[in-house]
Amino acid sequence: MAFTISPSPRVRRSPFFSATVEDGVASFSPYNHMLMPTGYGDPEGEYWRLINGVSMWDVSVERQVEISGPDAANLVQILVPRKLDKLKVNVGWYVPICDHRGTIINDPILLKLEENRYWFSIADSDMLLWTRAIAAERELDVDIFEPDVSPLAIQGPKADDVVAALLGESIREIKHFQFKPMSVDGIPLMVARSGWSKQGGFELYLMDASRGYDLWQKIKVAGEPWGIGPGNPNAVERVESGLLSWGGDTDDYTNPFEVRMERYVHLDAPDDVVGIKALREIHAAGIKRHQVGVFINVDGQLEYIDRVSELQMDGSVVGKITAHAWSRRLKRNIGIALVNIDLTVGKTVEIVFQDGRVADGITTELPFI
Ligand code: THG
Repeated sequence: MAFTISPSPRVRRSPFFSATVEDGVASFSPYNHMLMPTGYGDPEGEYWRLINGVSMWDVSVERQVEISGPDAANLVQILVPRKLDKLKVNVGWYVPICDHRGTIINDPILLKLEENRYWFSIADSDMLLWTRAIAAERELDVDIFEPDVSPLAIQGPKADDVVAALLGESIREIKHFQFKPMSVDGIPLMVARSGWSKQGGFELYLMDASRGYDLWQKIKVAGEPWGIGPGNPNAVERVESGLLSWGGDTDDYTNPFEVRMERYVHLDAPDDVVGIKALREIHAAGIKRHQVGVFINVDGQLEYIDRVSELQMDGSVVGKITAHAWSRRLKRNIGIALVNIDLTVGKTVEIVFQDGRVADGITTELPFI
């Protein structure tokens, strides 16, 4: 396959776009009506750089939905089935957003900027439309818009050293999911300890798109002593770590309990929270599916998945594998699966791949590492 992406104003460019092209970006995936770099041509090197060193990612596709105004705190709680009374200013929380059926429609990080000012740092679905619709139906006094904010992630065990070299030693005091405003050479940033990997690191939320190229270059220079290089949210590492990919691991019927998000759902959240009644009912009735890992016994190294594979037992379908990868650390093929609740760990299953190949596998606990 060789093709190009037709340009269109609908497909928005990241402020880091030209920098990533200069650095040899090899592939993109659409996300939130933008293009997210998904590789620089060296999957092996990019993986080990994240595990052992430090990697920089253009994740500006993680768009922000800003909610401000007198009813902002009220609206944000209505949108999230996790009680937010303990969320402090300058802290972010991982939260599910559910529809009225209790189906998970996004899994953002919610950043509290002020008592009545928030960002939802969203996964790949149209939360601007959703939040505006809910706000209008509830007749709330809020302002909802997409601010000029574009995250860049610096991930890996050397990330602290790089960010300290760039922004000063004080960043070492920032705790997990805390954030604070900082700047480098007049480039305004919100600096958070977060990121879609289990290797640790920061996300720099760039607050002036015109400075994207500059910021990218400054990080490259600061990170040179630690061998920084470009990367992206790493599919292999996230399968090993069991991080959720909304829209990949979830379908149009997935509730948060099915995908190991029960600790982010509070059934005693207020009654006016969207989906809370459905979530209480789902919980009371007991969930029908859950997420498990699968060791896949197949020769060779599996590519990352592009379509789901079916899981069978005794000829009947018992679930699906929603992501799989060759684990470079475990030296095994592994997958994340959504399966019937009675399919527990340690069971032998048959995997029918999308291309018709068949292999056997054994279910196991998540995360793998
Ligand atoms: N960073 C930012 N925005 C984002 C993402 C991100 N928006 C979209 C997407 N990623 C949201 N999804 C996730 C999924 C998991 C985590 C963060 C965002 C995550 N989970 C940890 C876990 O599950 O172990 C920790 C959760 C916790 O400690 O509460 O970090 O990556 N800006």
